Amino acid sequence: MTENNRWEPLAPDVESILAAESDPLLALSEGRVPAIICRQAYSPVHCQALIKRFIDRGLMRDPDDPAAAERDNRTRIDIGTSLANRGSDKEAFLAHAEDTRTLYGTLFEGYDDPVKLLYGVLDTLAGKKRAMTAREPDGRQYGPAIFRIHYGGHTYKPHIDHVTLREKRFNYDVTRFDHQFAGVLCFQNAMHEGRSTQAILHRCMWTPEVQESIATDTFPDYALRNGVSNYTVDLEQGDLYFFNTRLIHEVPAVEGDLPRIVLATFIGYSPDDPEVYVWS
Ligand SMILES: O=C(O)CCC(=O)C(=O)O
Ligand SMILES: [Fe+2]
Repeated sequence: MTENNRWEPLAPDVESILAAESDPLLALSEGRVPAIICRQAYSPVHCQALIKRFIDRGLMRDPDDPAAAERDNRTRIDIGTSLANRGSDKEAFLAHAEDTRTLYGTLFEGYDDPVKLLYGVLDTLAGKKRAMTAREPDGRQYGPAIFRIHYGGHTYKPHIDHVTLREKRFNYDVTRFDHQFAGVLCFQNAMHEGRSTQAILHRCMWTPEVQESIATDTFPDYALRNGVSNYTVDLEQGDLYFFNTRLIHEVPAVEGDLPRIVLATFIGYSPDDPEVYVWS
């Protein structure tokens, strides 16, 4: 394998990442690396304590309570505001985002703020650019981040995330960015018989040509035919990673009773824009 064919993440901490690559977000935008991975960026002990708090406050279903699963069989529960799911009604989306900001204002009391941690790492990786919550020109902000809690069976099939290419939204300021990334903090792995559910990033940027295989659920065939390699992002509780959401990516089905919990964001980036916007 030649040097050119290597496709390895930048890791394992901000210092080594910046030593290896002076502009890691540019590398991500160009698809030169599959991901940027910061190991143990956040305390697993704080993850566990906050998950208990989410359950105690009724923000997520208790995986140990079978009656709860009978009342509510959603395989994904969100704590936060999703532009992809709520963006069709802009006023309602922005009002929901405001509620999330209020909730997050006290949700982490007594522990390190995981949202601040994520923004802080991104801001350092961004060099001279400033990372901030996405906002409209009138100052109204989007949701800062979102906890996605995935229960048994939940699957993300091969897909991309992109406000214009996929969601076809043009009435939000984040559409000004050339590139969209995700920043994802692993809050809890789904573990079952020694296996954990992990994201797979394919070395394939979305194009209209690839879309056919996405729409028909035949991306695995496309990947085989075209020799598309992939990288599995093996995470542990407290690990944080960033990737380009124009890469075809997927998360296989969650197995077992332990939900897969991530703190997730999307990120807008352009090489020539001094701001990096973060939303969910
Ligand atoms: O849960 C993950 O690790 C990634 C999920 C995903 O598809 C995304 O954040 O775009
Ligand atoms: Fe995604």
